[in-house]
Amino acid sequence: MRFSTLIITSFLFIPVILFAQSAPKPYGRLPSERQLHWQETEMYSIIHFSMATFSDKEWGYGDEPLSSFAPSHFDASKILATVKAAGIKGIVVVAKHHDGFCLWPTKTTSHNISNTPYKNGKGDIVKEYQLACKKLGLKMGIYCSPWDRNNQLYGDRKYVTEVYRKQLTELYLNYGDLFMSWHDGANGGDGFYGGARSQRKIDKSNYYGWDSTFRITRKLQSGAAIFGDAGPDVRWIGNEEGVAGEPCWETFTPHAVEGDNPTNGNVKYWESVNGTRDGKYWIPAECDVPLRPGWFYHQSEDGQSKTPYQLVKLYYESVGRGACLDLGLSPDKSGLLTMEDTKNLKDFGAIIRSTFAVNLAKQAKFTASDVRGKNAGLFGPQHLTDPDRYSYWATNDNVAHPQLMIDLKRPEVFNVIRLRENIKLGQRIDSVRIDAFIDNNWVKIAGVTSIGANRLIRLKTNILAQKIRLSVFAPVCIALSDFGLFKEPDHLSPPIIRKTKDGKIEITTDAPVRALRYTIDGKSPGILSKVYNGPFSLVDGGTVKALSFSNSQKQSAVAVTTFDQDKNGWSVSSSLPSIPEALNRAIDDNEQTFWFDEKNEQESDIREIIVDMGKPKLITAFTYLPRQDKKPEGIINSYEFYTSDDGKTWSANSIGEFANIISNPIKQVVSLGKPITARYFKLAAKRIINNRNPAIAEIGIR
Ligand code: FUL
Repeated sequence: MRFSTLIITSFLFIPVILFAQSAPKPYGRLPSERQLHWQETEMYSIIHFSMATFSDKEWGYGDEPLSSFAPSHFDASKILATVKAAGIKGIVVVAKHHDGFCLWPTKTTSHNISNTPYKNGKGDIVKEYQLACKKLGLKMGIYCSPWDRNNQLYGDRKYVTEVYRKQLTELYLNYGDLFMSWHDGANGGDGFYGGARSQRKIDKSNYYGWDSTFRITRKLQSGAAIFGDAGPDVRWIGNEEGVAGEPCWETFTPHAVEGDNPTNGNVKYWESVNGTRDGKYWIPAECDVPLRPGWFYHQSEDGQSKTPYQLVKLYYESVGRGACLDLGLSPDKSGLLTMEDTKNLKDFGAIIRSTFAVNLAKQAKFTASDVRGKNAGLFGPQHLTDPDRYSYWATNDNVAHPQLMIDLKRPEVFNVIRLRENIKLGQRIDSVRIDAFIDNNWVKIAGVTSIGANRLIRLKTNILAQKIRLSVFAPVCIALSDFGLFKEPDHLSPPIIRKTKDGKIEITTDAPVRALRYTIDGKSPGILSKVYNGPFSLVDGGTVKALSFSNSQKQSAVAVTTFDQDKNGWSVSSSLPSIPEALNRAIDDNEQTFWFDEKNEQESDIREIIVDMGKPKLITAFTYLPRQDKKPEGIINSYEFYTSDDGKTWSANSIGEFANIISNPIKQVVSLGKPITARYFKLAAKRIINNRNPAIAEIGIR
């Protein structure tokens, strides 16, 4: 009896064990091979160097003379050597931009490089990039604008079949294997159009016939990931700032703006920044952003190239959120990157290389709360630190909230945590929480939602700990492929002090540091000043001074920022008819919104804004921030400032002008000379640009 029970029981267990030892069932949508290849690229650079470089425009009109394309020193190898030094693994060549000029000797239009002075018409810049990529081991992709402001056929069906698709075909057939085909969603507008100089609109959903166009890509370049607003392989993140959302899911359900067929140029792109948890398709995001303010080179933007630490921040906000970073580069008229761009790129590469050189968790002892089928060889946590992106730690089917203890064997200092899922099995994890054992307590050091292909958590301060605890939350069993702890080199730039959306004071740095200390009493901060632990209130305003300390107690320069008094409980009215919500924008503590009543223009001389602060306050100065959207209309350039106890009887405290406010629309701070206590204040606009209604982003007092 006993014997037979044993046999039956073991028999019942066999399939369970076998099942548990097989890989977890894939979850949701999965990436294709070409998407995996693209994802592993992590960073690439779209290069804008074309006719618009010479016409100094962002979008050429299409009538630029071919003779103007004459770079003296174009050198693809030199440009790409810098790209490589930055740690960037591929490029996307803008072979044709909206102005229609083709950088290769195409048969589809005479508006191409063979009719320019470059190499006496024998040049082919796309080929030069291809050869340099080969030499340096970089991947290459292409961008060929569908909108063509030069071509007379644009708007006609023939343009798509006889010009655009043929251009793509030439590029697909003659320049080797591409890792990407980048498709802009531009949908027409005004242009030269062979001399017509007209306005041409096209039907967003149907004109380009994207499905048929992409079939050509698939046929001729099956390994190329297709980028478009809605994918199909890679989606646009929805901004040109290079920043993915928190969270940022690899899956996405695109919705159309017009009709119900979401396509390139017709997608609610703002939904892309976060993607869709359990979305309909696997379409990870690309974050594109130019190194300089514009996509093309403009001399006027010299000095504005992003600094190495601005690039580092963007890296964490894109690659670190499971997306790829597409950093736009723009060689100048000579055909080379400027010295400033080159230096910033190289220094950026050096910071990233040094940060990720050593995984401090490599030798750690991992203890997992669960290992799939108890099969540590196949599914144990040791796979988390091997170099294989797809080997992984997995749990049993019923374990969706496992924990992992990490013992580093000795205390280590780190400030970056890396997590990756084996995305071949889908995006399984919802969120993670990480605790460190500090001073005999488990302290939460990070918590994030969405992991996917890559998640980098850049901590605000350095952590010194030996034991770390990772808690994972998923709807199904997990397949985590990477856990890393890294130390970004100390970098002591002065702190950044600003107000959060809920009115608190926040102090951050552009790189993790050991500690931030600050004062609010006007004294210089030092080693004994208060340690910054999180946002705090500063109801009466005042000056915050802060500095950061490195591990070896080195100090940064001191940052100083002065804040206006809190605006809680304030109400606002005006002598002009105005919608209350619109008027409120002048005191909402949001510098980007502003009150400007375009419709209610008044001839009247009295253009006042009155604030009731709810109770009497001591006023030493008043502040005026003009609109921050770079437009001048409504900016006040001469004023009168009044205060009152009852809102009826007013005394004038200051009369004057805001000098140079148009060229430099920064916050104006006007000291009253002698402090005044009052409940009401009023700003009367005496002179306004273009004699319009006043435009006020913020008014405040100190
Ligand atoms: C945009 C274009 O309009 C810009 O000029 C630039 O090429 C950027 C990468 O894509 O849609």
